[in-house]
Amino acid sequence: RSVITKMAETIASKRLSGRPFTAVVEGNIGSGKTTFLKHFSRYDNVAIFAEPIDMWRNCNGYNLLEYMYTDAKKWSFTFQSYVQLTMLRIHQKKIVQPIKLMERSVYSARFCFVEKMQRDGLMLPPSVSVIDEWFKYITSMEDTAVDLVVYLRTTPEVAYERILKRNRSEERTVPYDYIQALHEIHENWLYNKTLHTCPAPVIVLDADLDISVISEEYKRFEPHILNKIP
Ligand code: DGT
Repeated sequence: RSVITKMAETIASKRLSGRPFTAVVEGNIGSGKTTFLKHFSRYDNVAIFAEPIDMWRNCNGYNLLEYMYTDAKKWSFTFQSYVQLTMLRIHQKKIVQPIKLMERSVYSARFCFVEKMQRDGLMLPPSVSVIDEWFKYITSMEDTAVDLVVYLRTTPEVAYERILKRNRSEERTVPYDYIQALHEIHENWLYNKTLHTCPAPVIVLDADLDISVISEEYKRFEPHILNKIP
């Protein structure tokens, strides 16, 4: 059976349980997830959730994102614990629209970012196992079920260019090597499918395209998201 048929069945069964069709947008830092979400804000039947980065920058006054970048060994666990909590809250948000579109998910937090910290020895095995115990519990809930993954596929060079251009203060110390490694992790997770598991079928967009032409690419993929609900 085709991926589309399988998707239709999943959607039908999930609709019965009252859950919205849920698509998560994934891709490297700088791949254009925010722009992709903005494109869909014109549709009334889609509820859009940007990443809660402002919460990570201000957890009761603490900028955990900044701490993580300045002393990863000390703060990775703290940061990822909070990322996991804030992402869970978005997965659990009740909406009236039939379609939910999220920037990232609990899955990329674990499979890309914790993965990288673990490989670099920035998060030690006991901390990873605590994250994993929570992760298993969280992902056993119906709330975190996903119907579609939208992979904004870039080359690491383009992603890095965009990061430099936007100049987010916390990211000033991010080296190219980090973006290259995160790229490989995303590729192996969502494209080669050799790392961890995909939470849903994956569609792949060419996100290297320039902003001036990318809306054509978005339009091409709109039906995957919009035509799922009658
Ligand atoms: P975009 O619109 O594709 O350029 O997306 P960004 O770069 O605004 O969003 P994202 O999620 O790729 O990166 C957010 C920042 O948080 C980035 O500096 C990486 C950092 N980060 C570290 N750990 C995590 C994690 O577990 N999840 C996410 N999303 N970001 C993390």
